[in-house]
Amino acid sequence: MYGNDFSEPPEQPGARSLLDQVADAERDLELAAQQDRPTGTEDDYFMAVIAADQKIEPRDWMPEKYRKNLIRQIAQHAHSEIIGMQPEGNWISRAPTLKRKAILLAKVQDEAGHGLYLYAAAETLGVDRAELSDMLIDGRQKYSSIFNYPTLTWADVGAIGWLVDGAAIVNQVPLCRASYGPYARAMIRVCKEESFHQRQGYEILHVLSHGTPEQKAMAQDAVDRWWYPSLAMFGPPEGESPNTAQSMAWKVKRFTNDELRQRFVDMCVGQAEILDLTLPDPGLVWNEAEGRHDYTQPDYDELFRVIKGNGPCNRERITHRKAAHEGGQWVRDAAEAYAKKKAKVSA
Ligand code: BYC
Repeated sequence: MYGNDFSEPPEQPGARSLLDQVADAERDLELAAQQDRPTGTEDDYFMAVIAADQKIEPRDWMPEKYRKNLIRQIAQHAHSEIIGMQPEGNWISRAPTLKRKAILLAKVQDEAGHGLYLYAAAETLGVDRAELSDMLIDGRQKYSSIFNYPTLTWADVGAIGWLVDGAAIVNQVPLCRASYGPYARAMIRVCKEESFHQRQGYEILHVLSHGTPEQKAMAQDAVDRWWYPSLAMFGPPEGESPNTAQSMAWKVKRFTNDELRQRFVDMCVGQAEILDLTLPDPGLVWNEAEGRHDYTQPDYDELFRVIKGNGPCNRERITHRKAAHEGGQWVRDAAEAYAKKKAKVSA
């Protein structure tokens, strides 16, 4: 078994692999598009579309708060993809073989593509991408806490693939059913690619954990450092997650942060056994009565510190992003000049 070939915990009847769930969401999305649309006044129509599990599309009327909530979440998601290129990019020039280097390059490029799908989805809500980039750089919008941790060894590239991309898929598979059409469609594509990313990380760790004692120790050290930050990626726990209730009522989010975190823990246990690596939590035990694992929660004070800008690499990430943005100004200028010239010629 490999990476996300694992389905939901086997004790759940009818468990489907994560990729099967993406395929189910894609099929349901196509079926919903063939159904008659509800009728009614603006508010009735909006709620009826959501109740019928159809999709709200860019030209549909939507409450202002729904629009704002989506811009907030999709922009944060897009920024995470773009900032997420940095920790892995750190290893492109030091990948151990040419093959590893080519795979990593492709993966990091994929993340840029995910950012583009997501910025494009956000733009359908009437916000300008340039404005979103400014908001990332000046700290008005967030990006995932996870990318503020350093990648110290090659094994960290494996741990990011297995744990960070693994957490990302568990979070994003339900978003394939988000009520906003452009976001749901972007997520279907992202999840398919992300599943490959998770496999490559899992494979890196598998090779290391079955290599020399030094390689195995390096893999274990990476898992020890990335486990709790990966659990924290799912966001604050129930009671400290102000956006969840409304987001679930609008069917943007389908599960709470805690439900998805639990799903991730249950999925990783079997995978860690095959890797022959230990998850760094002495409190991690199977709870027969509940049909799930008990586990130690991540340090949420640390999560909030990192979100507020005080993680190990926050400043470095934003400084780098700002420099890349400024350095790319000539490309944007050239693209704009070319588009203008082309428009003149065809007019
Ligand atoms: N980091 O009410 P809550 C990837 C914020 S990219 C930072 O629970 P919500 C990859 C939250 O925004 C993966 N901030 O919020 C890329 C909110 O603040 P505001 C990125 C966090 O939205 C490259 C406040 O805390 N995935 O995988 O209901 C290479 C309260 O939280 C975090 C996504 O973005 C955090 N971890 O739930 C490799 C998925 N957690 O906005 C891999 C899409 C919470 O009210 N997003 N906050 O000021 C989501 O699913 C949801 O937005 C979240 C949070 C589950 C993250």
